[in-house]
Parts: sequence; C-alpha cells; structure tokens
Amino acid sequence: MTIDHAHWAAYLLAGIDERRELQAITKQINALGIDDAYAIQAALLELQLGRGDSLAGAKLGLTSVAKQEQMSVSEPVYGWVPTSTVLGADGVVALNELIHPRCEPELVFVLAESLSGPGVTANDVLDATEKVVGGIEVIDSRYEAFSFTLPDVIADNTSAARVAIGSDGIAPRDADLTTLGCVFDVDGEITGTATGAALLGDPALCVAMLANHLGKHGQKLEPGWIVMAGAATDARPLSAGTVATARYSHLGSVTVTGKG
Ligand code: OOG
Ligand code: MG
Repeated sequence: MTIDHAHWAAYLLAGIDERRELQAITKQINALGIDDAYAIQAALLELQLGRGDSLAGAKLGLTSVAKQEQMSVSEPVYGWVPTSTVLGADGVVALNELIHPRCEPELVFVLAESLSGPGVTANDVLDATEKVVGGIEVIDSRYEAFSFTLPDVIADNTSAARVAIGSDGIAPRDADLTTLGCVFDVDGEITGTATGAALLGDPALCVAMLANHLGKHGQKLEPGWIVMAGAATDARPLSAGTVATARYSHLGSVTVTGKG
C-alpha cells in the first residue's frame, strides 16, 4: 500500500496547531511500516521549517525500560527538536498551547562537532560533545489518550513538544555519564530516580545510535545542536500549577512550571 506522507504530516500538524487529540494513524490504515513512519515525520518537519521554524537539534525516546514499559513500546525512536519548542530559562510552559502534556527528565548533549553514521561509537559522541546539561522534556502525543503504536509515535515526531535546558553543565568526560544521577520531583513528590545507565546502559551510546540512524537517511547531527538521550524515568502529567524539578548530580537542577 502506498502511504501518502504529506497527507499524514498535515494531519499531525493540524493536531499540533489546533491542540486537539487525533485518532492514531494505525487505527485508520492497515499497515504503517517504520520507514513510512519516518517519512511522515520528515514531511511534518518540512512543514514546520517551511513556515519559519528552524532545527535546534534531535532527540531519542523510549531508551529506558521505565519509558518503554510506561508507553508499551519496546524500541527506541528518533525525532527532531524545532527551535520554537525550546523553552526560556524560566521554564514556564503555556498549557493553552498543548493538548495533554507530560514532563520527563532528559540528559542533553550539546554538540561541538558533527556526527555522521554509520559506525559512530559512544566514544565518538564524547569526542564531539561540547557539554552535557540537564533538561526536562515536555512531551504531548497528538494521539487520543496519549496512546500509540511504534509507527504512530515515530510519525508524530516522538511526541516532542517543549524542552527546558539547564544552564549548568559539564564537559562530557568530567563525570561518568552512566553513574550520573537524577531525582525527578513533581510538586514535592519524588516520582522517579535513575542514573545515566538507565538509557540503554550509556547515554552516549544512545546518541551514537541516533547518529547511525540518521546516517542511513543521509543525514547527520550538526555542531551546536542539542540532542536529548531519552527520559530515564516515566513521564508525569504537567497541569496548571505543576512544578517539576529534575535534580542532577554534576549538572544542577532544571524546573518547569505548568501555566494554565
Ligand atoms: C514518546 C516519546 C518518548 C522519551 O524520552 O522516552 C520520549 C512518548 O513517550 O510519548 O521522549
Ligand atoms: Mg523524551
């Protein structure tokens, strides 16, 4: 079956713009393969760039057991971070721009050099990284009930919606990223704790996988980009008045606040 990538990209963009839940694509067509799902994702990004947005970086998702179990999808996914989705230093999230947002802690790599697969290793990632900072991603699946299959979430740019980036940070070899700790605190309750090793054993390996994935499509990670390695704990609802803080060892803290 031929999949109309442009049609489904426009469908998803309407969900973003109109802040409304959409029926999952796989509930409407019989089979959506992974390559077609990434082609829809690419077409969605083209639409966003075509109206003036730019690319701030890229992201991984579903790289931890915590996230894979929460979303019932057991494979990592890759997506894009448009510049318009990067939050200011105050971390205020305008909820009237989103559908049913959730927040989750992220390790963020800031690249000094490009990375292009195939063959990129975790060591190459550390060589190419200027600094590692703490962050919080706000995800907002465009699908009903935040429920999707693997190809659905890929097409939907892996639920990317907003990201807050911490101001502190370290050079990539100034700490062991696998033992780097995170405590996720939502309204005073610790909802999750993890170390970097929760991300497929090593966050730098996750970034290497992303570079190798992009290499298959003739693309690369660019200098200056931010790259999120994926959440190490499950995501929590972000409602009006919710204050979520990710406290990292070595990286300081990052906070987002839901503004109704
Ligand atoms: C998919 C996006 C997952 C992560 O860090 O695991 C993700 C979702 O959970 O909606 O960004
Ligand atoms: Mg994430």
